[in-house]
Formats: sequence, structure tokens, C-alpha cells
Amino acid sequence: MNHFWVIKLAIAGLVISTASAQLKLDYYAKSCPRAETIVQNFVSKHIPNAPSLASPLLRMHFHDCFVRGCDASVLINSTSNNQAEKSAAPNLTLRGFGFIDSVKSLLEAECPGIVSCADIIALVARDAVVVTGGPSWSVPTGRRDGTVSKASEALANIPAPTSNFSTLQTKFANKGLDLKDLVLLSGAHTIGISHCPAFTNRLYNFTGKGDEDPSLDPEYAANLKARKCKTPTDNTTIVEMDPGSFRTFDLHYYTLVLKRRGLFQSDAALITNSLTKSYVSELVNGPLQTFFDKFAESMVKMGQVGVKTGSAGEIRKKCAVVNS
Ligand code: HEM
Ligand SMILES: *[C@@H]1O[C@H](CO)[C@@H](O)[C@H](O)[C@H]1NC(C)=O
Ligand SMILES: *[C@@H]1O[C@H](CO)[C@@H](O)[C@H](O)[C@H]1NC(C)=O
Ligand SMILES: *[C@@H]1O[C@H](CO)[C@@H](O)[C@H](O)[C@H]1NC(C)=O
Ligand SMILES: *[C@@H]1O[C@H](CO)[C@@H](O)[C@H](O)[C@H]1NC(C)=O
Ligand SMILES: CC(=O)N[C@H]1CO[C@H](CO)[C@@H](O)[C@@H]1O
Repeated sequence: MNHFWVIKLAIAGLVISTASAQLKLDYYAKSCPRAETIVQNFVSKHIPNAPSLASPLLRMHFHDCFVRGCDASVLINSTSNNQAEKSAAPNLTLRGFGFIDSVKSLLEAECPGIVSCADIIALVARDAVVVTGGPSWSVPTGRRDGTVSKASEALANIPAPTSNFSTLQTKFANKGLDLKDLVLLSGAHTIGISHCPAFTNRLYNFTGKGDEDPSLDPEYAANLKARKCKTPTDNTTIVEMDPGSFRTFDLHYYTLVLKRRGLFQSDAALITNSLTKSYVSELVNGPLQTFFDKFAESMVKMGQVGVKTGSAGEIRKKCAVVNS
């Protein structure tokens, strides 16, 4: 074999090994052909009866992907010698673990040991968005489940609601996501709720002088203090992030952000940078379908962050514990 062919074969080998580290559409076509239908049917049957679950199921995919890649590490229970991601502050308010377990049971009954918990999270997130009136998209599958989950890594990788623009930019860039992805994925806040502690600093003591965050619409701040987070220590009241349409996937979140009514500093940060600010305006002024298409693209991108494929990781039998 001459030099030329050795190089060509080496390149082909590289291409093949990268390709095998990728997800693909309809990965379960042969191994579990009804998998996606089973997930979709379960979501469309149960979410209308428990509409408040759609949003945390979408958020779960985000939290999963930002820590060790989309490998269902977010689902692992803590043990006596390990504080898992679940026990980290950002996860205190995650919900929907039982929902994922129910889907997993159905899939284990259909085809044991085949469908990963990580793929279930990605499929459920997509199908939950659809139920709220949002876009649908094809979810590349073939993720494998990780075996490690650490609370400290959740804290380090998931942006806090108090994050400023540069922190958001960095934390997204660390996952291969750009500023458009940041704007589009923040659009997930068009559905769901927050607890007061994620933003009470903006209402009561922004700089340690008993002041409000000047970047929050003062009328809205007054309203939140009078009707929602009545004391600085309230940790139980919930607040709609997109009041008026918090169960509908629409553009209204961005309208609020432009009106300085984004609930978190991280929402407000989107208009502190000229590029992201103009992108927010562009989305608000564009057709809903453009937001839907772009959001879907960013979800697919987020869903590929650090995925484990091939023989990496495992297919967990129970999503909350690694296989023994
Ligand atoms: C840009 C950085 C982000 C920050 C700082 C952030 C922060 C937060 C916080 C603090 C909450 C409220 C939790 C609570 O108090 O109950 C929340 C809720 C939520 N987040 Fe984000 N988030 C971000 C990006 C995302 C992304 C990328 C997604 C999904 C694509 C997402 C989806 C959601 C959803 C759907 C909820 C509502 C959850 C519910 O109703 O229980 N967020 N987020
Ligand atoms: C953003 O927040 C980080 C972390 O708190 C801080 O170090 C940085 O100085 C802030 N950047 C700006 C521009 O305020
Ligand atoms: C605001 O924060 C400062 C500094 O942390 C603290 O000394 C002060 O007591 C707080 N004020 C209120 C009203 O909570
Ligand atoms: C809320 O605050 C109370 C009193 O400070 C505390 O006992 C409780 O654990 C907190 N709950 C949550 C969900 O953080
Ligand atoms: C994981 O933890 C939850 C909450 O503590 C518990 O209900 C569930 O049974 C645990 N799952 C497994 C498989 O141990
Ligand atoms: C859903 C979940 O697992 N929440 C946990 C978050 O962390 C706290 C404190 O470690 C646990 O008590 C919760 O069970």
C-alpha cells in the first residue's frame, strides 16, 4: 500500500469513528420500532391532565444536557456516598421524575434494555412542547446513559438566574451553543413557573442597600411584591414566567423581555447586549413559525451536547439508579 492510500484510509477511519459518535434519526427503527410512538402517546394522553408538568419536563432536558452531556445523569438518585445532580440547588425545583419513570416502565415492557433514559428525556421534552402548542421536530436518538452524577457539576455548569450576559455566553459556549441558541433556548421560559427565590434579590435587596434591580420594570416589581413574593424569604409562592400565557408556547416571553419584564436577571441580560437584543426584536417582529423553526434547531443542537454513543455508558434499567 502506498502512502496515499494509508492516509486515505486513516481519514475514512476518522470519519467513520466520528459518525459512530453521532446520534441518528429513528435509531430504534429496528430494535424498538414503537418506542417513539409509545412516548408520544403517553405524553399526549397525560400532560393535558397535568399541564403543569410540560414545563419541568422541558427544563429537565436542559439540565441534563448541561451536565456531562445529555446522558440522563440528572435522573440519578443520591446515595449515602454521592450527592447527585438532583440534590444541587438548581435541581431543587425540577419535577417530573415520576413521569419519566412511567415512560421508562412502558418501554422496558415493550423492549427491555433497549431505550436509554437520556433518549426518553429528549423525546418527552419534544412531545411536551408540542402539547403546549409549540413546534415539533425530529429528535436524533441513540444516546446512552451515563453512570456518574455529581451535585457540584450541576452548580458549575447550569447558569444561575442571577447570571449576567457574559456568564450566560460563557456557559452556553462551553456546551458549543452560541448567542442565537442562548436567545432561542431562553424562549423556553414562555412556559412554566418560578419560585420567588430565583429573583427576589431583584425586588428587595439588589445591591445590599434594600433596593430594586433598576433593569426591572418598576411597575412590574411593585406588582410582584404586592401580590406574589410578599417577603424577601418567601420560598413557596410560584410565579408564572410569562403571565397570561404560561401554558402556551408563544412569542410573548420575548415581548416581556423587551418591556423589561423578564423575571430573571438572566432573562433581562438578553437585552444588555446589542446582538442578542436585536435578535430578540427580530423574533418578536417575525412570524411565530420562524421562532418555532429556530427553537427546534437549537433544541436538536442542545440535545447533542456531549452525548455518549456506541459502547459508551449503558442503557439503564431504572432511570434513577445506575445498573449494578
Ligand atoms: C439561560 C439560562 C437559564 C437560566 C438562568 C434558567 C433559570 C431558570 C429558573 C431559575 C427557573 C425557575 C425554577 C423554579 O424556581 O421553579 C427556570 C424555569 C424553567 N426553565 Fe430555565 N433557565 C435557563 C435556560 C433554560 C433553557 C435553555 C430551558 C429549556 C430549553 C429552560 C426551561 C425552563 C422551563 C420550561 C422552566 C419552567 C419550569 C417549571 O415550570 O417548573 N430554561 N429556569
Ligand atoms: C458577570 O458575572 C461574573 C460572575 O459573577 C463576574 O465575574 C463578572 O464581572 C460579571 N460581568 C459583568 C460585565 O458584569
Ligand atoms: C440587604 O443586604 C445587606 C447586605 O447583604 C444586608 O446587610 C441588609 O440587611 C439587607 N437588607 C434587607 C432589607 O434585607
Ligand atoms: C423554605 O424556607 C423554610 C424556612 O426558612 C425552610 O425550612 C424550607 O426548607 C425551605 N424550603 C425550600 C423548598 O427551600
Ligand atoms: C429515587 O429517589 C426517589 C425520591 O427519593 C424515590 O421515590 C425512588 O424510589 C428512588 N428510585 C430508586 C430506583 O431507587
Ligand atoms: C427532586 C429531588 O431529588 N430533589 C432533591 C433536591 O435536593 C434536596 C436536598 O439535597 C433533596 O432533599 C431533594 O429530594
